[in-house]
Amino acid sequence: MFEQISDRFDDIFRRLRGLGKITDTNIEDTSREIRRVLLEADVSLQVVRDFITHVKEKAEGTKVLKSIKPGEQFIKIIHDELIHVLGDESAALDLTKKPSIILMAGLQGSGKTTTCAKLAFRLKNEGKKVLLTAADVYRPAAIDQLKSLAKQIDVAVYDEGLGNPVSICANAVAKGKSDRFDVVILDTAGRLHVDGEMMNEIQEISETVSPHEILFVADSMTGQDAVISAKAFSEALPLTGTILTKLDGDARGGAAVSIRQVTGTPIKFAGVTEKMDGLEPFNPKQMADRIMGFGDVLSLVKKAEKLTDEKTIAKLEKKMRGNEFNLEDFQTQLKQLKKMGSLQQLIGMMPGMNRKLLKGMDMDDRQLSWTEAIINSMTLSERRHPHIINGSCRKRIARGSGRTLQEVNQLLKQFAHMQKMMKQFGKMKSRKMPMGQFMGIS
Ligand SMILES: Nc1nc2c(ncn2[C@@H]2O[C@H](COP(=O)(O)OP(=O)(O)O)[C@@H](O)[C@H]2O)c(=O)[nH]1
Ligand SMILES: [Mg+2]
Repeated sequence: MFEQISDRFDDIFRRLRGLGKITDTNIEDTSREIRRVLLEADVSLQVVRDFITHVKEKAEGTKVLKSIKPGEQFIKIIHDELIHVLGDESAALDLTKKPSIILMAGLQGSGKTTTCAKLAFRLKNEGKKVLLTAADVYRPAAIDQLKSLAKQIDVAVYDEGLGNPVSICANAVAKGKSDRFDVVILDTAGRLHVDGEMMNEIQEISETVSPHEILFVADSMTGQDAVISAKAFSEALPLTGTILTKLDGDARGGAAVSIRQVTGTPIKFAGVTEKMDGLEPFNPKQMADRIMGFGDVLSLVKKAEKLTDEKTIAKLEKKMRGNEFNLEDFQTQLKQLKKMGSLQQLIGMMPGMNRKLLKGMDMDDRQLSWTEAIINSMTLSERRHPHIINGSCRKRIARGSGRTLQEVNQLLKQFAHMQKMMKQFGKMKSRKMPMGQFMGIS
């Protein structure tokens, strides 16, 4: 996600970090670069202009700062502005009415039907009784698609086949009331481009059922197109928010950065996979971190916490602080890592990890397996006291694990480096260490 834009930000930040003092020239140069990066990522021109103006204004103030590192301060200004553009705080759905009516709007293929089902699944898991409504009557396949997704997640569907979408929605809402549903979600038709007839129809639906939430579904991979249609939809309908889909694709970031400003309403959710559990509440800070390549500690820690026994973490932490961490512990950690998913993906979430460097490293999951194989071929005392592993031990381990001597040496070297890093972490007493930060793969 956002590889291109975060690589570019990375370059800008590296230069800024080196600065001992911020001058007018620095501000001008950096502003110009940011402008170029944002435009290349397909951010709308107006948003780019405002962004640069705000960043420049605030950066002026850093010229006089002497105590703090001015480069870091400048980076913080850019970061804060990006969070601001993305909406500052997370925004929840208004689900106070019974039933709460949610209308989905957006172009064809943007992900409306999938998102309706994903949202239904989320709300169902929160204990709500949800009714999905098939109001895309122009393609019979659309109704089947919604029904089949609803079946997967075991949620009720209201449909009348190919009827009139306005009355289908009104009837679904009536059923929602009489059968005491908590939420009624209306899946509507889209067109390939903004089109008057489609807008009239969805306006009519909106006026007839007065939804509590009108969500614009935007395909984040379409960049400027998503921004243009966002504007059209926000002018035609009283939108209450946006859902950005397909953030797992190679989105350049433009839609994500522009849409909040263009629609004037918050981004409420993000679609991150095609699957039914692939819808996450949108978090501006987390998104800014991803775009700027700061890594996503929050997701990483959450992922680690989900799969790691708290006691194991506490035990490992204690060992690391006491500098007693050995290869046996490393083995435990590798097993946890493997459970968490692809190594590349995990490393990408770690802060301070330079993507370009990573590409060269080619850390893949196979490497994880052979690392484990090597450790498995060691004796218990070798694992606990790696320093006793001499030349002949290394040869034996290589033979036993079916790896080369060179690989065994490489692992031991990597481990020694990791121990050194942990020693440094151990000195930072009060700081709580999240699981991911000491994987030692730096
Ligand atoms: N990878 C990915 N695919 C998505 C996401 N949301 C929707 N899709 C896919 O996008 C395509 C169009 O989605 P659909 O819900 O039919 O769009 P609609 O025409 O607006 O109803 C389908 O193939 C979906 O599986 C997402 O968040 N990530
Ligand atoms: Mg659809």
